[in-house]
Amino acid sequence: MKNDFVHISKFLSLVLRHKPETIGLVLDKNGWVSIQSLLEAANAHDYRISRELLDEVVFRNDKMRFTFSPDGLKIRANQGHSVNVNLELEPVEPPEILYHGTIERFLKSISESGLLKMKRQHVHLSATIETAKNVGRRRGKPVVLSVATLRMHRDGHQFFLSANGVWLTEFVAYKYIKH
Ligand code: HQG
Repeated sequence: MKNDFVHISKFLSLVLRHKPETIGLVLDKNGWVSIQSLLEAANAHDYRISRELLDEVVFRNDKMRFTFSPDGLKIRANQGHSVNVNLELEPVEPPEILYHGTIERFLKSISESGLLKMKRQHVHLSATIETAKNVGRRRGKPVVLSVATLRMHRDGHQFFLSANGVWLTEFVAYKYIKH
């Protein structure tokens, strides 16, 4: 049985962002799933998660990746989905500059095609250089790109801010990127 925090957080990311079907779950169109069915499905698949443990993982999560619904009955991931869900985020004006953490090896392709959302629903941008460094570091030596987000916004591109502070947009053309 796997029941430590990091394991459970990774498991929740998998089922609430990418592959709910691995434990027989179905997310609704806004990405929510009932807490009861999540716990039942998890426990049937080798993850011993009590309601108390789930609360701890959600409230003490380093990036606040998950949220309970206002009625306390459902849970969803705040961002990072590859499955098609509508998070019902309102477009907002971004700051002048946001940052994207990546690695050297991707730069040539980024310079040719811009920042693509790849498998996820959005391109992810960070509010600080430090956060972007940490995002890049997941893959190797981090490289931080600055994105002229206010200029993009003025040119008609939409931005969304997830419940846990990650900036999201559809695509970033290379002309807005400074390395
Ligand atoms: C790269 C984590 C080649 C892009 C983080 C990135 C984040 C290109 C990778 C969240 C490219 C996609 C998302 C192009 C983009 N050519 N490579 N044209 N355009 N890329 O994981 O931003 O811990 O889907 O630079 O904190 O790394 O999971 O996106 O390296 O917020 O909660 O393609 O995941 O959050 O990788 O990370 P990802 P990301 P969690």
